[in-house]
Amino acid sequence: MSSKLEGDVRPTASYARPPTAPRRRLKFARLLVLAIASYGAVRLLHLRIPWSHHAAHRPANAERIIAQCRALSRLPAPPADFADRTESDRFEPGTPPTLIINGTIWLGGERSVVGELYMDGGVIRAIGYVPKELYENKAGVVVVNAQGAWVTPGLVDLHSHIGVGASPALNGAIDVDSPLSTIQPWLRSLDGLNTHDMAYTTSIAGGVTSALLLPGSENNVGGQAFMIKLRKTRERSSSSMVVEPPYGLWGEVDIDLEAPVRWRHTKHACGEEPSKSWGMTRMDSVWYFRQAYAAAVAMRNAQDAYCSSALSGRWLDIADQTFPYNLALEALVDTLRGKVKVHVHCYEAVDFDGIVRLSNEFQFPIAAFHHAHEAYLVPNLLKNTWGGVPAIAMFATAARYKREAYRGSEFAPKILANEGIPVIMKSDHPLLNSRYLMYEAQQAYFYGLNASLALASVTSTSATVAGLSHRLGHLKVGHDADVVVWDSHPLQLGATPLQVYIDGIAQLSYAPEVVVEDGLSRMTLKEQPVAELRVQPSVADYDDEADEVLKYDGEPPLGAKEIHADEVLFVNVLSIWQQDASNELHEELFGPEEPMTTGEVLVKDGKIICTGTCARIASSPRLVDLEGGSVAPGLTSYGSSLGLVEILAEPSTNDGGAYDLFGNLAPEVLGGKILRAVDGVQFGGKDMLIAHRSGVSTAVTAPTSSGFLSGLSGAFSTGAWNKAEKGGIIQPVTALHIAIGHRGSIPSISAQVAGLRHLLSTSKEGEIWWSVAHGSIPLIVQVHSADVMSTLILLKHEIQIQFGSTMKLSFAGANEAWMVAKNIADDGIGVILVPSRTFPGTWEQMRTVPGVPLTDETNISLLLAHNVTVAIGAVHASLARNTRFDAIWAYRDAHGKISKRQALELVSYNVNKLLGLEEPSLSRELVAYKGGDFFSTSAKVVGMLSADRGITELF
Ligand SMILES: *C1O[C@H](CO)[C@@H](O)[C@H](O)[C@H]1NC(C)=O
Ligand SMILES: *[C@@H]1O[C@H](CO)[C@@H](O)[C@H](O)[C@H]1NC(C)=O
Ligand SMILES: *[C@@H]1O[C@H](CO)[C@@H](O)[C@H](O)[C@H]1NC(C)=O
Ligand SMILES: *[C@@H]1O[C@H](CO)[C@@H](O)[C@H](O)[C@H]1NC(C)=O
Repeated sequence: MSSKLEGDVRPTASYARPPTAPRRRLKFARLLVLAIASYGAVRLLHLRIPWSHHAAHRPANAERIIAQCRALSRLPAPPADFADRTESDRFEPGTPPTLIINGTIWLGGERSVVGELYMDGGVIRAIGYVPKELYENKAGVVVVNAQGAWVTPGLVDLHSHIGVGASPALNGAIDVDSPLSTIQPWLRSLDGLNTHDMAYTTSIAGGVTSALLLPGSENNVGGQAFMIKLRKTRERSSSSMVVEPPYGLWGEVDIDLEAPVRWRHTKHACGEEPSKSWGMTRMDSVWYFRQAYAAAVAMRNAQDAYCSSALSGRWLDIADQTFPYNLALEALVDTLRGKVKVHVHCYEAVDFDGIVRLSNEFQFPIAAFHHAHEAYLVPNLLKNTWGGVPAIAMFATAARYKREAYRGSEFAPKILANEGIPVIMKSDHPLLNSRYLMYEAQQAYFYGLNASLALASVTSTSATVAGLSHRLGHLKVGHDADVVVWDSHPLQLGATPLQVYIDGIAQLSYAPEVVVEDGLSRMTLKEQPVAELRVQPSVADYDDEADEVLKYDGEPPLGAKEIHADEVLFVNVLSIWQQDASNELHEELFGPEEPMTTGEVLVKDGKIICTGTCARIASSPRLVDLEGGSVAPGLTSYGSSLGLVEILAEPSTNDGGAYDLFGNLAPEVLGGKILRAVDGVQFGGKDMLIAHRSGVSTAVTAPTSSGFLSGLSGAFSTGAWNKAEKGGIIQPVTALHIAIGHRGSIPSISAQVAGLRHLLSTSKEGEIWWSVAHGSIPLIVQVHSADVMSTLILLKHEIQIQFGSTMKLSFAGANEAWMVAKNIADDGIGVILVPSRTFPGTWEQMRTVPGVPLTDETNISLLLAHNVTVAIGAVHASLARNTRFDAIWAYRDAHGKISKRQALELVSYNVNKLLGLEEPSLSRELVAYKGGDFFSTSAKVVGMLSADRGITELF
């Protein structure tokens, strides 16, 4: 039996249960009976009250009972003198004190200071100016010159499954959702925390220092969550990773009734996810919640009645009782007592409505709604939550993977912030790789959330919502020494940590230059911060789009506002990217000298007819001011089911899955023919249109498959409305796609390779496989493992010798391609990295080059250095819109090792060429950017020039 994790089409906003997991049903009613039966049977032994005949019947342990009862109403708070601490409870002895000098230190809000930051004992001891007395007599102080780099708090990811849904994903390490019941307040994510997750290192490399470890969302009450730090601890245990563990984890020895209470966390979920997992409906979910909370209320009331007697000395009234307690309900009782941060996975208005009523009926507050794709549409409903409005923890642009996420909007962070609702960006790792949590904040910022709130959304806001703002998420004296030094302004695309400290311990171990001077080790960071990227990036104005999304209740019109067959004159154009005769792409500046001058571009029928000074030859054109923007090739998206799916989890909105040669055999009616994506393409979908207005002109998509054979891809225009439209189909057949790896229920790798060998070597003229063997149609193999790639290289030789041919082969996915880069280069094989930045998701893709700051090279730069034709792609259709951002990332990540031209080619010329577009030329579709060039985040797509379609669209 094989597992099906990578490429699993089961789209869930939280971590998916392996399809092979047993699914036992224990009805909640049965559990309740169990709970009631154990009522009174489960007792804290020390609370047993001995019968006493003395006056007032005061039992011997009365003091203990009184303490227990007094503690009930105490709310979580840090100890009063917490801010004065000079050593953290998490301090690892031997950690050297560290003085960062010349940092641009973000203090929260709009405040920052250029100066020093000193950490010792695992806490921040001084910021701004550091008095010498603090460190002059200390041994081993390390002085780090940040050279002006931005310094922020370590990032706090409020929604993560790191370590419980481990990377690489293996069946033996998925402890996210319990299959036993839908109400399980007693479960603890900590009990599944794998200490060997490969993602700790990569997420830390992205600046993430702590993460709230939530159970999954298949159960209404999924269990208790824990905030962990991602660093390795000396003890190497799961428990030692937890920040401020709630009392009682170790039993009675760990309970201090006099100490300030610590926050607990719980995960709830409503809507699709629990419904699908338990074969129930939203109505059932809310009933199960009510039933559970009603039982908790009864327990709380019994405790209160008991304590009321005890605290007023009426011992006789409770002489034959013990403190009412039930292990299964205690977490919900604590929730009612306001001691638990409640995190609710909830997407839609209907679901918020149910939970907001629940919170009022049983009177408990909610810390945050997570995912919450429709939250921006119902701010007033959210404000009716008992105890105050919850925060919203969301993704920036990932959406439409299921119906609940259909109305997700990139403008939601801004809209919610304007309503005064706290905004948090989260990863749901490994759904999104938390290494790129800051990227989520960057996107929120690009689409209108202001800079201070964007930075807060992954630091101080998340720490505050987790009840840990006294130690996490802020750079403040007395706070945990979780600190990130960035190579650029953290909101710049591609911002990468130069160093990350957790509890004062440096996490990135490269060999910095060290000079010992005055007894201090003076250290220079590996890279200099990049001067021009040290400023806050400028952004485009999306106010109108944000207004529209509200006006149209989450379904704004996405097509072009204007379509012109006639002349359009773009003025104030700074540059234009063009291809020369040898297909070399280059950027032509209109005024290459300083000060830069701008030019004009005149377009007719979607074709450029003049550049430079064009106004005088134009006849009453539509005038568009690009405000110093530029014209660049339309981008091509590959890798997702763009154009074949609308809502991934809803079969009726999609083309459906291809048949597989190894699984459900092709029905006879197909006559052995291979599927063509072009026959299933659907135009006008949200992902297509959003990608289009983000500069992606072309989708090259293969039939959706989770098996060996996918079929023939086609190239479509993302902006067309139907197939009959001129230029809607760019090329009906582009390449043949298969996958070799551990996917679905297909047999071994060797069986898949044997199958491919058979299909190619026995192919007859007129068959697709024959065309592949002869190189007249490219073969794209989805493959991650370097071993499989080398096998395929040898197979390619075999086939070429047999037919005296040259095959056109590319590897897609290709995490481990760098390991065989030379062979790939020698054989003229192309590489399409999909996704362009990711992490070791499965065993087959474990050996990645994680890139800076962990390695000098990135995959892309390594492969390009070998002269391999490299392209990049996206896995999810909703992320196709980010193709330009992915290219900018590739450029910045390579730290000068690749040029802008090469970065742009990754998503245009190269991808077209590898995927078999007959005319990979880049002049068919051009994009007009306003307010900046292709590589600047302030650039906004305002026009698409399509020679094929004979039109210019304006957005
Ligand atoms: C290299 O490419 C693989 C496959 O797309 C990816 O998983 C990995 O993260 C990439 N590394 C870098 C630094 O982009
Ligand atoms: C501080 O950083 C700035 C920016 O890189 C640099 O110009 C300056 O020389 C640095 N000062 C010191 C004392 O290192
Ligand atoms: C960011 O938004 C918040 C909330 O609307 C506001 O308090 C703050 O002043 C804004 N900051 C800037 C720089 O506009
Ligand atoms: C890549 O191509 C360039 C230009 O043709 C050449 O100078 C270089 O040696 C090649 N690199 C390798 C590793 O083949």
